[in-house]
Parts: sequence; C-alpha cells; structure tokens
Amino acid sequence: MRGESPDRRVLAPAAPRGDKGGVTDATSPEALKKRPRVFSGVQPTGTLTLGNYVGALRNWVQGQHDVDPIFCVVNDHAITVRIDPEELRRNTREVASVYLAVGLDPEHCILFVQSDVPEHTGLAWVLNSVTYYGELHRMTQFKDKTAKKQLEGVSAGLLNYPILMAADILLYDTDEVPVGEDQKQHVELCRDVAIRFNGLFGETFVVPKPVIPKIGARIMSLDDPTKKMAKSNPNPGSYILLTDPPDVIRKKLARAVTDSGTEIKAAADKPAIANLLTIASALSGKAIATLEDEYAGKMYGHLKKDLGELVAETLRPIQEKIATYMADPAQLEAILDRGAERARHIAGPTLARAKQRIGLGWRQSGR
Ligand code: ATP
Ligand code: LTN
Repeated sequence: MRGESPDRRVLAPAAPRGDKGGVTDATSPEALKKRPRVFSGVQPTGTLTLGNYVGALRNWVQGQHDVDPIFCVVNDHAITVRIDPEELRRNTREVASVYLAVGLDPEHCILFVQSDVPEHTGLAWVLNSVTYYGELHRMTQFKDKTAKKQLEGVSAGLLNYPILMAADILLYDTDEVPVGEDQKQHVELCRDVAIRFNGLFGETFVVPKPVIPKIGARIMSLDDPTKKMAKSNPNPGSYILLTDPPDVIRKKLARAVTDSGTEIKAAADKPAIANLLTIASALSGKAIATLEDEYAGKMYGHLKKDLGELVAETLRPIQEKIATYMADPAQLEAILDRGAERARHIAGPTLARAKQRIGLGWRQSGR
C-alpha cells in the first residue's frame, strides 16, 4: 500500500466510492456519480434540543440525497462526562429514533451507533500519537466544559474527545462534516491531524472540511442570548427539547428573555430578538429581513406567540415518529445493526491502512 495515490478508490478497495456497504447497486449511474461523503453525529448526553435540530439535523436531512451520507450516534463521546448507564442506553435509542423521525432515510444513509464499530476507538488510539497536548488544551469546548472545575477531577477522555471525533471523520474518507458553529474548531483540528499524519506516514486520510449552515449555526439559550442553547444546561427554561409538549414550548418561548426597546430587529444590540428571528427564519424558510418587515410595528409578544405555534407545529410530526420508533426497539435495532455492518465495511480497511502506515501492521507477509 505504501506510496499509493490518496484517491479513495485506491485507499479503500473494500469500499469504493458510491458503494454503500451493499445497499445501492455500485454500478448504477447514480452510484457512479461522484457525491461527497458526509459524516456527522450527535452525542446521546440527553434529549436533543431545537439547537441540535436547526444547527445540525435539519441540514443533514435536507442534503441527504445529494451526498453519500453516514450519521452516527456518538455514544463513546458521551462517557467523557459522568452519565448514568441506564440513561445513556435510553438516550442512545432516543437519538437514533430522532435521526429517523426527522427524516433521515435508512435505505440511503448509513445510520449506526459508534460503540458498535470498534474501529472508532482503535483509530483514536493511533491518532493520539500525532495530536499534541497543546492543541487539545486550546479547544474552546474543553475550556467551556472545564471552566470553574478543578482539572484534577476532569477526565482524560474530555481532553482527548476531539481525537475520537477526528477518528470518526477520518475512518470514512469524509469530504464534508455538517455541524453547528461550535464544532468548527474540532473539525479544523481533525484536518490538521490528517494532514500531519499524511505528511509523516504517506497519504492515508482524506482531509475533510466543516460545513456550517448559513442560518441557525448557533442558536442561543432562551435565558441568556450570549450562551449557546445546549442540552446539558441545568436550566430547562434555557432550551426547547424536541420532545417538549406544545404547551411547554409556548411557555418557554413566552418566558424567553428579550432586549430593551420594542422594535423587532436582528440587530447587534438585540441578541435575544435576533435569536428568536433566527429560529423563525430557519423553520419558516423566510428571510430575516422579510420577517422584520412583517413584524414592523408589532410587539415582542406577537413574535413569541407566532414562534410558539411554528415550533410546536414543526415538532408535532417529529414527536409522533420519535414515539413510534421508541415503541419498537426491534425495528430500531435492526436498522442500527445493519448500519453498523455497513459502517465496518468501510471503517475496517481504513484502520488497517493507518496501522500499516504507522508500523503497527508488522508482518512481513503484509497482512
Ligand atoms: P452538550 O450540551 O451535551 O454538549 P449540545 O446540545 O451542545 O450537547 P452536541 O451533541 O454537542 O449538542 O451537538 C450536536 C450537533 O448539534 C453539533 O453539530 C453541534 O454543532 C450542533 N449544535 C449543538 N447546539 C447547537 C446550537 N445551540 N445551535 C446550533 N447548532 C448546535
Ligand atoms: N463533538 C460533536 C459530536 C461528534 C461529531 C463527530 C460531529 C462526535 N464525532 C464527528 C461530527 C463528526 C458534538 O457535536 N459535540
């Protein structure tokens, strides 16, 4: 393998481009067309929020048929913070149900759970050796999650988290990683690690790029528009969960903080209103300027009320489907088992290639 071209067809003979682990006919004109390989994931640390939906999931669904898509429930990442094992199991099933409920097509996408594909942790160990402590220590997510904490008690997993994420991405010869703004830095680290590894050991990995949505890349907390909406926030009033009932959604939006003044405008000195307008724009498809015109002369309360209806209506069909998938664990397991099998078909050769390059593949027979 040494010295071969970085073209993925050469690098990963068991999984040529367009081959989707045995699902599409690899010789069909559609499969032969060069589509970018897309990989992304969400950690099952809790029920997903409207921020996860607008910043990530919605864009995965919209773009799925133009790409070669792989989406993972990244449960190995979730254990970098303390989490009850039973809760982790439930959240894992729930996140997978959400993937299906928002419209990811399991016939087209590879959908799987990270811990079912041991190549992820296998490659992460290899990448540990070409990632620097300084790089990890500089990551803003690490700094945010350890702020006000004694570093003595912070898990090494939390520091090494971006290495596992790089492994996720690189295992699949990924071209594009659709994520919210907060994950851009991690994808950039992944690029640096891939370029470094390729430089040291020969072309091995495809260098991916982050894809950040134009609208909704950073949905803010409802109680503090300077912080991103996150499922790990201890204040439930700060986020809308994808499973929140309509009356809770309306109430949370009615209580959302606003800015001084009365004008409904997405201005720099109106971060709370700008956030509500961003959510409205993302879900309605209307430009922010159009919404500003529509709300000219109206009060903040009008926007909040309309937004409550819009969010509730958007989530209603999704919630019904989440409940259906959660009630049928056998169907969910079948989909995820098949996804894991397809994923391993691609990840296995990539890990073997990386191990060969770095010298862990030691046999003279080249096995
Ligand atoms: P946690 O609170 O456990 O750190 P989180 O809610 O921030 O989790 P992640 O699982 O880290 O969510 O993120 C999953 C995806 O959702 C990522 O692509 C991330 O960029 C995106 N995302 C998360 N929160 C937001 C947000 N507030 N706005 C836009 N995108 C978001
Ligand atoms: N760190 C990401 C989740 C994640 C991910 C990935 C996203 C883990 N591995 C690979 C894209 C590609 C987060 O959203 N917190």
